[in-house]
Amino acid sequence: MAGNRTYTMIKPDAVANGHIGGILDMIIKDGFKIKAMKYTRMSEELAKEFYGVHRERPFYMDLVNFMTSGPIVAAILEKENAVESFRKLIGATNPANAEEGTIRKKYAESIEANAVHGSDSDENAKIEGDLLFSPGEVF
Ligand code: FUP
Repeated sequence: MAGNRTYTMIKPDAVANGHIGGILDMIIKDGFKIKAMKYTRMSEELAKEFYGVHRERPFYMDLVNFMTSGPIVAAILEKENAVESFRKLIGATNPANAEEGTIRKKYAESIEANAVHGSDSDENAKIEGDLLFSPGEVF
C-alpha cells in the first residue's frame, strides 16, 4: 500500500527568487497537509549525505554546492499516495520536460536549479524526513 507522507525542499534558487509563497500555495491547493516545516540551510555534510546515491555522478559536487548555497524550506507533507501525487505536482526533473501546471514548469530555472525536491519512494521519504526533522518537530 502506498504511504501517505513525502518529503520536500524548496531549493535555494526558488527561495532566492521569492517563490516560497507561490510554491506553498500550489502544494496546499493540491491537498497536501503540512506535518513539519523549517527554514534552514543545509551543511555540506548534510547535503552530501542527502544526495549520497548520486556520489558517483558527474553533477554530484555541483549539486552539493548548489544545495548549500542558500536557505531552503524543508517540509514533510501528508496526502493519500503522497510520493506519487507530489511527483506529479512537481513535474519532470528537467523543467524543459515538465508539464504545464507543474511547480517546476512554473518556477524551475534548470535541471540543477529546479525549484523543488520530492522524494521518489516511501522509503526515501522516511529517510529524508528523518535527516531534517526530529520526532518532536513533526505534527
Ligand atoms: P528528482 O528526483 O526529480 O529530484 O531527480 P534526481 O533524483 O534524478 O536528481 C536529483 C537532483 O540532482 C535533481 F533535483 C537535480 C540534480 N541533477 C543535476 O543537477 N543534473 C542531472 O543531470 C541530474 C540531476
